[in-house]
Amino acid sequence: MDLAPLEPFSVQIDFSTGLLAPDPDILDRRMFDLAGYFQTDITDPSAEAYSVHELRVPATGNNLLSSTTLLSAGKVGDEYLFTKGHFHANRDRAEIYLTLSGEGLLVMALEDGRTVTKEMRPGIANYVPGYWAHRSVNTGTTPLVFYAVYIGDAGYDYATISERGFPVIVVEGDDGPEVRPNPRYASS
Ligand code: S6P
Ligand code: ZN
Repeated sequence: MDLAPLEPFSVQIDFSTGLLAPDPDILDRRMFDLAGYFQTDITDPSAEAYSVHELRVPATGNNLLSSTTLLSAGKVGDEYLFTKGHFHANRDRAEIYLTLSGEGLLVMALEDGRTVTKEMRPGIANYVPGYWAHRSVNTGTTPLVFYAVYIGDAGYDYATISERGFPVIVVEGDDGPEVRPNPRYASS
């Protein structure tokens, strides 16, 4: 082996808040980071949208990275708040999401526009195979908190989603969340 093995470690996860101990790397996303992602303009650019709390592990292909995401509840127009969404830069890298609290939908899409949407509820683990872009949508009234585990060199391609959007959007309908075609989706 070229490198010394890492030391085994443990982390405490608060399932209701998603907070981790010891201290993780934290990435904060505010509403202005999501400007242009919704059908309508955002109204409060400085408001917290979500944060990602990642365990400190080298981002290499022999490691597993993992993080909690704390996604606020709310809507922009009639669209529920969501994460930016991404393909992995290394397209074939898979990932698992385990929902810890709140409720939502995990929207996944292939580059050819095919989509699959799965429920996110406490206790449900969602498997995201390689090649599927993924976005979490908070359809509830409390923060959506989930723990994600991904291959260390998965990386991020945000540009494709930022430019094309997802093929579907999730809006509040008369009887709750509805998944509808995205009128602004730019198919390839
Ligand atoms: C990483 C994994 C999650 C997301 C996080 C925020 O591969 O899918 O940790 O990074 O939920 O979403 P996004 O789309 O802003 O990275
Ligand atoms: Zn991912």
